[in-house]
Amino acid sequence: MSNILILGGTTEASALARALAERGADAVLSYAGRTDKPRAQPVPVRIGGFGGVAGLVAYLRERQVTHLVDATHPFAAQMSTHAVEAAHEAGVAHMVLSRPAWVAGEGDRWTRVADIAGAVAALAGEARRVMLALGRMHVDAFAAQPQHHYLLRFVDRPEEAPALPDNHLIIDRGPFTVEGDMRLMREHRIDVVVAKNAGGSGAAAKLAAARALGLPVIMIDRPPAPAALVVHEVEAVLEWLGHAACRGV
Ligand code: 3Y8
Ligand code: NAP
Repeated sequence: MSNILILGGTTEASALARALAERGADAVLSYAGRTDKPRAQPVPVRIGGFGGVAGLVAYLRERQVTHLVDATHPFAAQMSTHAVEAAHEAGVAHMVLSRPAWVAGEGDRWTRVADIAGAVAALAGEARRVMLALGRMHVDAFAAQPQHHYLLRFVDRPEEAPALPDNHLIIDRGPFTVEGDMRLMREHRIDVVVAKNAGGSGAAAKLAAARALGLPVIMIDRPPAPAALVVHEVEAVLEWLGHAACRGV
């Protein structure tokens, strides 16, 4: 009988949890515990780090997990690396459910950069009005470019104010809408958007909004991902589980 651990935190992870719950599968969805009230799930949830690779190996063994599905975010590189190592060590079947990277299309004005530092460097120069749609974790890096007005969007209200002298903080969680993001960009007279190449639909609204308003986007490429079996559809995971379960993996 399959016993599935989903590393969650994304739209795709929630879709997989729904599909597995509908099939009465034994699955647990895991959150890191980064937000105050993570979305409720139709399968049991665990919250918090595992304690590195060793902690995850212990969890996989204690819970007799048969399949580990890494459905975390493309920028959750450390979790994904730990998952590959722990699954190998514990002899547990492993797969990544992710979403293809966004690709610039007609009308997009993207400047691609390799990482957060690249985005900070790309903001050198005269004062602008920047929508920093990266969440909370990397905001401090942009204090190196204090000349700008920053529009920030966090999931939860932080204890202390962001370390940027001129900022406006919005508390909201995605998925967002194109209309909503266009209104936000107009209201705050945004002239450049900074985004992570998250892929998927939940964060894509800001790109369509920027395109519609003719705004440039500084697009941060994903960090390198560990070698693994990767699919982009929930159906492919269900098939993999079905086959593997039949083989009694
Ligand atoms: C804790 C779980 C679902 C999943 C929904 C997706 C879509 C909405 C859009 C913008 C970009 C950003 C951020 C974002 C989106 C989905 C998805 C996605 C981007 C929740 C969630 C958790 C997190 C963690 C949070 C990070 C932050 C990143 C905000 C839940 C809501 C910017 C990524 O305060 C913090 O520490 C927040 C940290 C990691 C990145 C950062 O550096 O701040 N996500 N987001 C997960 C956990 O504890 O394991 O609360 O329900 C999930 C979602 N956020 O089931 O519907 O699938 O990607 N999340 C980015 O893409 O750039 C917002 O504002 O335009
Ligand atoms: P990360 O930097 O790759 O991981 C840092 C540590 O957080 C991991 O080593 C692990 O701690 C713990 N962790 C991460 N994801 C976990 C999960 N799903 N369950 C249990 N522990 C987890 O991860 P991150 O970028 O901070 O992302 C954290 C969570 O937010 C993930 O669920 C991810 O899917 C979600 N998320 C992230 C982003 C983003 O932009 N990074 C965007 C949307 C959603 P231990 O070493 O103690 O095991």
